[in-house]
Amino acid sequence: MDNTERLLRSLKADAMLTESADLRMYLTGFTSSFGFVYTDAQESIFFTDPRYAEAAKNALSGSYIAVEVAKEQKSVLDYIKSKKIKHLAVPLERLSFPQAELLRSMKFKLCDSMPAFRDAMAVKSEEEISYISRACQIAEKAYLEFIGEIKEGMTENEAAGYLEYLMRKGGAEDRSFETIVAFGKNTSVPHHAPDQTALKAGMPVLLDFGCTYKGYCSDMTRTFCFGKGADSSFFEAYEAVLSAQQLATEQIVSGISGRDADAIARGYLQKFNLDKFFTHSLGHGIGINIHEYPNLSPKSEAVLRDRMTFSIEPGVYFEGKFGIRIENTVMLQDGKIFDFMKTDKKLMVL
Ligand SMILES: [Mn+2]
Repeated sequence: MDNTERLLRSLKADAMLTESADLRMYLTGFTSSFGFVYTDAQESIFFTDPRYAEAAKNALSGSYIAVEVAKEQKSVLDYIKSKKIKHLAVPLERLSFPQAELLRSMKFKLCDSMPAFRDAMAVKSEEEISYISRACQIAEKAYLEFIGEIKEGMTENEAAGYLEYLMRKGGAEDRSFETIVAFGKNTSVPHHAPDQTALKAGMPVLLDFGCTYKGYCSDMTRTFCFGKGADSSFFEAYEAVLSAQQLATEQIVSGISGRDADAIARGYLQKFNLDKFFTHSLGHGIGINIHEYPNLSPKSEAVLRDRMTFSIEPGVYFEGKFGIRIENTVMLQDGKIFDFMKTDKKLMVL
């Protein structure tokens, strides 16, 4: 059964209409900037514009999904109108007010497809896992090449561009989010935007980056020292974050909640009075989107299951001083964590 049929069957609706790029990609396996996927009990149609029609027809030939050309939303809605549908499933949180109003004015009873998408997309197929695994390998290889090339005087922005270049050179389609490169004190800002800060000896370096392969993301963070200069508080904090990351990797098992997963790392850091400096959640689901279900956070009631892929990324941040984060992309397999990433996590002094 293909994804459109599976999704529709899990919904109490006569038909399903999907526009958002990531959900459309999940349904069709085809990346595009415009399109609608319509599914009812008899058929699935991918409506796209003439720019994508040929590529879409090739990509979806032999699949359950037919391809039709539609230059605008109106022709898609006219088609659906002709189908005598009552209950139409749409991802409600992705609809603008005017879109929702328009559909209601057409007398459809709307129901929400988003929870079904969220649950289906969280558990990955073998194919999706192979793409995420490849995206992880490309990111790791780029990182290893990068640390061989890093030089005094290089700016954060230059470093970010170079790391992204190495990922593309290694086979990535794109970066999976805006690459974070932070030098020195900038490492204390968890999502620092790379600027013109130049690298000097003695600075800590934090790199948070990832790439996409066949539309699927990887996510990785490493913190290291560029030359000697860090004091004992840095080394102690690093050891604590590393142990928290390793402990979470060992102890997260299928069936626990995102909250309990988060508590493994947070509880460990608490022993060193470092939990108050761990200012974000332990991790997030990774797939077509860089941040998706499930969340590993103090409030998350998501239940972690086999074939879910997510990050494990504890970090501590000391304002005006330094920050440390260590992150791998992992999945649950046969009840335990399988780590996609093999790159050493021990503190490096380059
Ligand atoms: Mn992350």
